[in-house]
Amino acid sequence: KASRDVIVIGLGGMGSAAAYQLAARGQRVLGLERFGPTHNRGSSHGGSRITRQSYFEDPAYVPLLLRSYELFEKLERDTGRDITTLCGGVMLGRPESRTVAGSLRSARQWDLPHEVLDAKEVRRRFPTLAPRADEVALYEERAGLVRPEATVTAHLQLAYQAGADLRFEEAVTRWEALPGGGVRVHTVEDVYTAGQLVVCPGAWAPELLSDVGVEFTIERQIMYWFHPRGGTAPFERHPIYIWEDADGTQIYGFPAIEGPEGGAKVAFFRKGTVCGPETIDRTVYEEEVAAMAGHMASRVPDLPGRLRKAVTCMYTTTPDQHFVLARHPAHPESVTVACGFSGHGFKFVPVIGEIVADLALDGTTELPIALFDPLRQFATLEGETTR
Ligand code: PYC
Repeated sequence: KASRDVIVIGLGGMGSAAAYQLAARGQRVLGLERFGPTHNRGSSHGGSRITRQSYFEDPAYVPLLLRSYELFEKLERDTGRDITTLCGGVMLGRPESRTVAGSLRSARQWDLPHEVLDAKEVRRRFPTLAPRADEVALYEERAGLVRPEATVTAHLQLAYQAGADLRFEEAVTRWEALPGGGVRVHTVEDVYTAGQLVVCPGAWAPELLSDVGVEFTIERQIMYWFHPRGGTAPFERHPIYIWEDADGTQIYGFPAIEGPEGGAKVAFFRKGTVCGPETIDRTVYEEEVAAMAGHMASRVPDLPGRLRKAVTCMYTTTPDQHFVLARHPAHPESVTVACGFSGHGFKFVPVIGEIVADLALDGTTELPIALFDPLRQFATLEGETTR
């Protein structure tokens, strides 16, 4: 059987971008995905994901974001698909909150356009939002949303057009690096070999990357769409927002991008429950809806009118909530890993594809990825997951 240059495991957000980048660089790519092309059983669904540049998590992400914005624009041009809407973004909380102070730090360090608004000004500019008097916001005009399913479809389309062999409904059971070089991948159907392996496993990281040396936690998260009281109109031309409470709880929300029928999406950023990718409970319970609606009632008072739908998804979280993106420490000659995106990865999808292709083909990348080294000392962020 013909050997491939590169096998990509997982064709969700990251894997589809990697398959495209590798195929576009002339590689014979085999992509393997356990489900169909775009699905709702992983972490790349739900119609919208936040994008932003004044990154509260760490200024080290900013160069990657700047490149990701360029690549999202190119993806739209190359495929004619509607992927990005830069509707602006409001990062709210007390001045010292991670959300506000961290965003400001990145904005200042990278000289990114932004405004700092007091509570009165937030209410004036965005009447749907009701901050407390001691809260402020960083407003970023170039924040907004990206559409995950459209992104994955666009990358799969380009990968296919560039010659990639994409196989769906074919789960990988295990893989091995071969002593003489190259890799072997076992699926439920067959066994394949290649010179290089790229592993983008999403929530299957604990199973497929047990030897990468990182403790992943898979979290069940819920996305809610509410029909606002009084109709969707005020929510249709609306910024995205991330809002941090005094106790560190963060919620995030989107404009009503599907018009009057669709509702506006909102969710807790973290506060997930630990789950497994095969055993996750996809039922959303009344008390969970009530908790979300109750949390919004004082902050975005018109939003929690009537629930339209609620859908689960998964985060694959590392102890410090930073990504894992590197050559595999145990197999540096032949395996590249991209995982542990900790609930904030989707906005990086195109640049992760580019970096993974750099790593797989050149062993290095010009983009700064030291923060994502699997061999780093992991500092733990406490208290964000309910076990
Ligand atoms: O990456 O901005 C983000 C985000 C917000 C909520 C989940 N992810």
